[in-house]
Amino acid sequence: MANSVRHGTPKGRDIIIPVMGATGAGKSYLINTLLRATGNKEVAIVGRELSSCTVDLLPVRIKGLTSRYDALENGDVIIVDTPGFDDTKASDFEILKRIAEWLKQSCKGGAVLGGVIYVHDISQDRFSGTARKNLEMFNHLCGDAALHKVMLVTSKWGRQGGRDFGARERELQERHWRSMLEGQGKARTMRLDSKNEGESAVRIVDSILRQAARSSLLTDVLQIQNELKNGGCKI
Ligand SMILES: Nc1nc2c(ncn2[C@@H]2O[C@H](COP(=O)(O)OP(=O)(O)OP(=O)(O)O)[C@@H](O)[C@H]2O)c(=O)[nH]1
Ligand SMILES: [Mg+2]
Repeated sequence: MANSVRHGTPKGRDIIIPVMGATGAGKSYLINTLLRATGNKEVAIVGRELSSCTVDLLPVRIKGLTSRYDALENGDVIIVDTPGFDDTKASDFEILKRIAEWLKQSCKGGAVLGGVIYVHDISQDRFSGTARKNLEMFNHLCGDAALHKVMLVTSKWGRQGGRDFGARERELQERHWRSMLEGQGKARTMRLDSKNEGESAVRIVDSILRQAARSSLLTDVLQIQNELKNGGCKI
């Protein structure tokens, strides 16, 4: 793992995309899916169902995804696996702080924050108190100013069986995620499609990159970076 971290250390013009969400939501799985689809080796450690798995930040470099976007100057994507909220090994605020501090260091070197992926497990029967707390924390981390960088991704569509995940998705969009999806700047949402996972993972990242290339989003900072007086990501 240490090698991959070194390998993923951001430098000038790299586009950073942290992947966040509750423990077990499928963050590491999504990253491995993306790595496979882009011809890379899988390096994220996927957990078993009931125990939290990722305990450290794992930045992974993926080449070749930005070539369609001149504004991104052919920087590499650095996708960052993070420990899940509600992790047993570190408090949630510690995780946020670690992410913010890591971002600060990376951005000092010239890398920019391309967007943030928040993974939500659609197979969860309820939008639990924990799910709400996690979302609130994530929301707080991003702040309204950076909402347009947020991609809410639903995972585990392959587990639908006889259940109606489409109805759950609507409920998320119309109720729990409503203020984020309709707010100023607007977050977006996509599925990690179980029928074609690899292509779907690439599409999710491409959608973030397209948005980042379209505007001068790259100067934004996450709310928590302001709060920690960290300076933020500038270009
Ligand atoms: N079928 C299916 N299984 C998934 C999907 N995403 C994750 N899983 C499974 O869910 C479990 C947890 O996935 P992880 O990727 O380790 O979850 P995580 O969000 O990285 O969890 P932490 O590292 O603990 O924060 C594993 O058994 C995965 O195989 C998905 O989209 N579809
Ligand atoms: Mg993980």
